Order: sequence, then C-alpha cells, then structure tokens
Amino acid sequence: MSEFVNSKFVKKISEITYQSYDHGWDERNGGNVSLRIDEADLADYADVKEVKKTIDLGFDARALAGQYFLVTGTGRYFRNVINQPKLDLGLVRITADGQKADLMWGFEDGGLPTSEFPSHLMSHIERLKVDQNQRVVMHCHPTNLIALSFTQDLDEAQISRLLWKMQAESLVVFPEGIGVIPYMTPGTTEIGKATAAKMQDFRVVMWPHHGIFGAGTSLDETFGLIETVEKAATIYSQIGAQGGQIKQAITDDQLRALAKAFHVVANPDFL
Ligand code: 2HA
Ligand code: ZN
Repeated sequence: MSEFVNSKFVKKISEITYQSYDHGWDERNGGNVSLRIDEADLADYADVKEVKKTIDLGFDARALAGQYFLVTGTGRYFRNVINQPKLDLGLVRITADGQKADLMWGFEDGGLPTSEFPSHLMSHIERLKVDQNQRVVMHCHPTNLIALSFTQDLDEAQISRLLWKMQAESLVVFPEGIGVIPYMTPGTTEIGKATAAKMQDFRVVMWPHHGIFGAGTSLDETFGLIETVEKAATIYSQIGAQGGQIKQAITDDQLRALAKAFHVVANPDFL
C-alpha cells in the first residue's frame, strides 16, 4: 500500500497548479481545479478509505453520487500546492444523496473545497453527458483572454472566430469555439449554472473580466486547451502592441481547409 500523496494524481495536479501560477494566471488564491478519479484507481492507497469529515455542497450533485474528486482548497495559492499538497488539496467523495461531500484525504489544516466547487461539479455533470471520459475542470485567470473581454463584444461567434484566426492551432484544438457568459458574481450557483449550460456545447467558457473555465479528459489536455486559447489571445495583444494594423490574416476558406486537413468539425454557427 502506498500513500496517496505520492500518487500520480497528486503529483500531476501539483505540477499543473504550479505551471498555471508560473504562467501568471493564478495571482494570490486565483484559480481552482478538480480531477475526477475512479474508485478502482484508489484501491492501492490505504489512507483514503475513511471519511474524515462531511462537507455541505449547497446544491444537488446526485448525478455524481459516489464519485471521487481531487480538488484545490478555497483561499489556497496555486503556487503553494506543490510544497503542501496535504493542506491545499482534498480528495472528496460525493454522498449518495448528492447534498454533501465526504472528505477522504487532505485539507489537513481544516481546508474546504474551492468556492467554485459547485460550478466545477455542475460543469462535470454536463460534460459527462457528452463525454464519458470527462475528468477535469480547471479555472484560472489568463491575462490576455481577460483583456479581450474589455475590447470585444461579448459574442461567442466573434470571439471564437478571432481566436481561431490568431494561429493555425486554435481551430484544431477548440473547433467548437469558446462559450461566453455575461459578467456574473464568482462563487455563486448562478454562475455555476450559466457555465454548465455552456459546457453542453463547449469545453472552454470565458468569464468576462475574470477568467476561463476549461474541461477535459486529463489535466494535460485541459491545461493545453487553456494554454492554446490564451496563446491566441496573447497574439492578439501583441498585434496591438505592434501597432494593431493587420496586413494579412487567415481567411474563412483557410479555416475550412484546416478543419478538413485535421479532421475536425468547425462549429457551423461560427464558420
Ligand atoms: O479560487 O479564482 O473565482 C479563486 C477564484 C475564484
Ligand atoms: Zn477566479
């Protein structure tokens, strides 16, 4: 039997949180991540078998009853997780009635899941309906994408097309585009519901003047998705820094050719 702190799950989530911080996307306690883990993959760890305490969720997560999530703590700093995973991370199991979460490991100094945990769980529920391999929800504050929410109309088609045209990679990585919700108060059930509704059609959702929600089948994939969106937004910022005048750009026909070459289907509402 091994200790859960030495598992690939804790190792990977610690790396990703540090890298996200290092990219400048998680000032102070900004950002949160949750990873769904199969019970079978926890069999080897003796220290995750007992319920340490039970936490109220504040909404109905019955669709996830019995599921385990490794999640960052509320108020915790992404840059610290790598050095104190037992304090800043918690492994929770959703109770049978879906109203609570049993803490099985972590949060050793009394921590609780991220304030955005309801938003994460609601997003997991919606993504699992479209993709049974759905495992990760990640939220962070990528600077250039946030900046776009001031200079662009909050229009999904316009913002998706702008991001697609900033680099050839964008359409291949997020052919469905990016979902956009209105500005809303973070940590509320309302923003969770609005985000989860977008997650029916998108794996990335912009939170104007705040950040991004990303979903995926692994930590690498989800982080890569957010990186690609932010890279496109960064190129847009750099175009502005170089004077803003665009002499040539990727055309709609070139986007169609890209989709064909990489066997992806571009969102037909946007292209
Ligand atoms: O976890 O980023 O949106 C802190 C936040 C809240
Ligand atoms: Zn945030």
